Amino acid sequence: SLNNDKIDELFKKHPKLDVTYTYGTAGFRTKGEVLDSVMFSVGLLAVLRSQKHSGKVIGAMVTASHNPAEDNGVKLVEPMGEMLAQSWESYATELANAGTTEELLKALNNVIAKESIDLSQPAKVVVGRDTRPSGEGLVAALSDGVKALGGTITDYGLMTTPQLHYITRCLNTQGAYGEPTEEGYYKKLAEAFKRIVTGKVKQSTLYIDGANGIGAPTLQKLAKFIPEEILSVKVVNDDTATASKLNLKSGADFVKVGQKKPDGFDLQPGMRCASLDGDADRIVFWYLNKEGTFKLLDGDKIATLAAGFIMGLVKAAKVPNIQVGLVQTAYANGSATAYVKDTLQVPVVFTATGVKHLHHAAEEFDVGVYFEANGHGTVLFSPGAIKAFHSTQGTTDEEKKALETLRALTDLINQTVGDALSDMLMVEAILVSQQRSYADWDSAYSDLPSRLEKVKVSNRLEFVAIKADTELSKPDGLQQKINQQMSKFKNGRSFVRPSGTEDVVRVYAEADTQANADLLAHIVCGIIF
Ligand code: NG1
Ligand code: ZN
Repeated sequence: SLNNDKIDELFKKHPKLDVTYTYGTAGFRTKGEVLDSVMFSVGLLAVLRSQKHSGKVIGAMVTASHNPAEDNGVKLVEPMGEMLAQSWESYATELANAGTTEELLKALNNVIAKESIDLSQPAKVVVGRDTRPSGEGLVAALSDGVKALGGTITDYGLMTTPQLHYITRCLNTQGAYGEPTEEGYYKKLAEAFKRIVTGKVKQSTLYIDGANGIGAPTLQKLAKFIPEEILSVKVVNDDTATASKLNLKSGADFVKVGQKKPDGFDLQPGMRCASLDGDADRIVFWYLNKEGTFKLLDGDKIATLAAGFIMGLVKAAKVPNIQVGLVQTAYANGSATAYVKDTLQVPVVFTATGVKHLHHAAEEFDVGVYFEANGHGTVLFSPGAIKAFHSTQGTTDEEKKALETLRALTDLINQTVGDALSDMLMVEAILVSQQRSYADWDSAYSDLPSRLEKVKVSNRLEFVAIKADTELSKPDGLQQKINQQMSKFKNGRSFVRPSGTEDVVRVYAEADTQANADLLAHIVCGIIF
């Protein structure tokens, strides 16, 4: 049974503040200074989750991703590296909102009873954090939570979110996925990349905006495992010592939302650039075209590039019965969706926003490509597909080469979660293989002009999104008003949903011209405010 005295003693070190917390799309996320008690409660829950999985290792990542330096957050990771099962999110919320030891014990006993937890099982937790100043103290609080329930915790210190997911999966699969170390991660990615590009013509330097976050030093370490003759990378915005610079006028979100270059770049035509976010699970690519216009290659462009390349390989390798599919959200550009359906002729499925939804939908395909427009995504290979790539021999040289590339891709692409560094190498491997420039890649289709805005409302929970976030069922009558406005614009599309990570409502609009997309977004913001 629970050691009530120990729980009480440690909980008193992490008193709950007068704040209501919610485990949302991206776990808990808010100002770092109000998260101490939350971290303690997450430590408790991680132990129960590990016991539920008969002692398998559970991951905990302390990060607030692309949000400002003073924010922080935490997400739990399942043994195979996925996000916490949705059915446990409400337990996380209940534990985090317990104000007294009595309430906390009640919430704990509720989980134990409902999930029939065997408290005699061992419990193991691993934790990592990004570069935020509040991270170290928050890991200590989480650690106290783990200890309060008698679990063991290993602190991996600073790392990217996808590295923590990778390590969690490695620890639970006895080496089948890779070595459970930072070095093991670099080696796995570097080896797979080399298998695809060796002997092919190298491209020009990649300039990577590290958002002054953990992705910058991590990429510098990864680059040491890849010879300069096959890849040259230069990391810009790598000042992790100045906390306030994290994601400031830099990073994937800044570039995607603002559709402009980050600070720190003297951007010239011909330069190939990309931006990571603060925990390196997102990436977007960008460049100046011949006319000197800033051009963004976002998650939709990455997904279409990957899907097209993999379909070509599957065909060339003559592996039968491999269904490639794509998963998008409402934020996918209308042109991207049309290109996928009409030109690539790949089936596309839509899910609600949030990677966990996309991830599960992608698992339904043999090869499931999923990316949010903001650059968060990956490609999942089903166990059957991986087996087929290994058991098929191939007769011609072309078939053998295609098979070897497919096998290497299954190692190169992070199978647990979207990973900016893995995605960067995947894109580079494809561009090298196809000898394509950014402009060639970009020419597949032209994005419809779009605008993403956020609006502060008094209570964002009054907004209820349905149909994969494309419509609102509440407040009453609002959707009709949005529809009326949309219909006035050529190629007009707009939708509204409450954010899961910030206290705002997001408004997205698309139309034939940038001025019209801006205007439609502006009008819809006016309707909901
Ligand atoms: P919210 O704040 O719920 O819109 C944002 C992103 C999501 C997802 C999460 C998790 C947009 C419009 N929204 O969620 O796609 O990536 O963060 O980080 O990009
Ligand atoms: Zn992130």
